[in-house]
Amino acid sequence: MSAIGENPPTNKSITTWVQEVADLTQPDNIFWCDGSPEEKANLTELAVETGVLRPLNQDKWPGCYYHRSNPNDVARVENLTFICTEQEEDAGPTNNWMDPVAMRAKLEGILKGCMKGRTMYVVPYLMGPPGSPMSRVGVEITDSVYVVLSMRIMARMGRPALEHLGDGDNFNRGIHSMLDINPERRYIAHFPQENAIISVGSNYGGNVLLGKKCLALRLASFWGRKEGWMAEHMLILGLESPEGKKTYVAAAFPSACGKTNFAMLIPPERFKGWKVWTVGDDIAWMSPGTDGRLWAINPEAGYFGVVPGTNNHSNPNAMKSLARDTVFTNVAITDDGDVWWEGKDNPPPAKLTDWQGKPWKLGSGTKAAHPNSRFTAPMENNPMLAPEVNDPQGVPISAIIFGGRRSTTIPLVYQSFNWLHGVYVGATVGSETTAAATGAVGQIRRDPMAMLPFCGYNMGDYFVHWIRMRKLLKTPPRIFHVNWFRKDDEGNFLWPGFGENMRVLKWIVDRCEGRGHANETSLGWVPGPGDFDLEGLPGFTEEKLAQAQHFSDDEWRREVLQHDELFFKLYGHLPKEIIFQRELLVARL
Ligand code: SAT
Ligand code: MN
Repeated sequence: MSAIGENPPTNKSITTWVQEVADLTQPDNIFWCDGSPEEKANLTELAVETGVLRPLNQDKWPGCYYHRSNPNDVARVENLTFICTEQEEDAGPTNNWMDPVAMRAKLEGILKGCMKGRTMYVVPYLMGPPGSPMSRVGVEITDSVYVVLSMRIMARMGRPALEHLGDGDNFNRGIHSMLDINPERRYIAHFPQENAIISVGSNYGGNVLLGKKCLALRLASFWGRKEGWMAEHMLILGLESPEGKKTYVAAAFPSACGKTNFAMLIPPERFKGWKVWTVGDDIAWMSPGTDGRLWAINPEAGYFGVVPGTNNHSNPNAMKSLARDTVFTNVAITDDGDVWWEGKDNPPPAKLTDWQGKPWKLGSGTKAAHPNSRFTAPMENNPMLAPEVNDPQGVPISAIIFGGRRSTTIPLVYQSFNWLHGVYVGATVGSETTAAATGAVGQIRRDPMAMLPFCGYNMGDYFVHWIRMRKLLKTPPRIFHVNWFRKDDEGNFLWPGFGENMRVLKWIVDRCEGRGHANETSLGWVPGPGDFDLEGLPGFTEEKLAQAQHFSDDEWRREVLQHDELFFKLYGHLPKEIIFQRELLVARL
């Protein structure tokens, strides 16, 4: 196959649309990306020449580059993200809405001539394994070479996409322009009815890697509702027993709450012979199989992970994943091309250049790396990448786990009584906000199924869809809730977390396989004394576990009142099943 750097693909729908966008944006050149290694080398060289990327020390960090973003552009912007359905009600009260015709007119005004003096890159990409009936094609037009090189890591770019599409017209039309990275002219607009996305004024991953949150969550959730499947903000992992049996679970936590760490967990010594395989760390597309189980694929091909806090204790597999061919964004660097971030294994060198390019010294009181600094790494680097990640039919899911960042109230783990109760548990997930989105950090917000910023339609209708999915499944996954972040009165974490989360995972898998014992409580099924393997966890007694598992009816009555805040907002679209579940919970309390 010849390089298509100069050659457009044969698909007429793509070339016609690209010409239309070129007429509007007026780039100097059009570059057709093919995803080849030569193209990567050429574009990387160009990015270095133009100062977009800086090579890191290639002895320490082979194939790795450093990117610094505009300080005004370091996270997703939920207030500037729009779902442009014809009816406002279809976007619902938790999304920003604008009329699609009005939004298109506004953005076309902004896009007019915006690529003058720039190259327009055309990036065909495939979300999902080649040959999977669940995979989808997108084409992203962008004027950012950083976006091209990142998309190349995060999605299957070029040929696999064009082959999957063939002569067809069923691809997402995505347009991205950095403009002048001005928050005043920043919009992330989704057009579900036209299968289109327009993103302007930003160059930050979650806003501009259009295959990720925009297509694989917001638009895909919209399609899933119509077509009877689910697009969820979930990691997928496979737990393999010493006998070689694999059980797959999917887990939803809000951004920057440890999905990547959990997906790459390494079992502690006590669990010799057990292995955790990573299928995905952020997004799951799940569809009922002919066997009545729920089957999941990871639509992505790379990891866009939070860097601070990543080290050889918290996540050794992430450290190996980012050791080569990785783009680091907004971490701190040394003069000799090394990188550093808060929570790296080693203490900081005496002198650093911080994420804003300013000199930084220990004790300066500021963070050297931005709290939302990221690594963009190919999934092939992960030593525990599940080979099934390329299986067109995906993996069967036995458990769904919800979780949030909660310092009080919520026990370490409990299991819902059934699917419907599990939907309530997911719908009422609360979490303390993080740096992954702009805005205040550390406030509890309701984040249903960790999808609040990513559901592409009315959240009430989304709950209805979850409830309906039960009817499409003969063997639905069991549903659990976990909280790794609970603290004692002194502010210390009650649970050691990280690799030790294996103990919780093991209990969850035992429950799915009909082995694990549990006690009934008003919240759901919980492990009783002795149900939980605590061996090899010095200092962690049954009493400590009881403390981590404790919940008080008083705190929970307050918690239920907070659930109501979300329910009031969704009133009119809230399914009665959710109200009934609330009443049952109140009755149990
Ligand atoms: O920046 S992303 O939206 O891609 C990551 C996240 O916030 O989950
Ligand atoms: Mn995410």
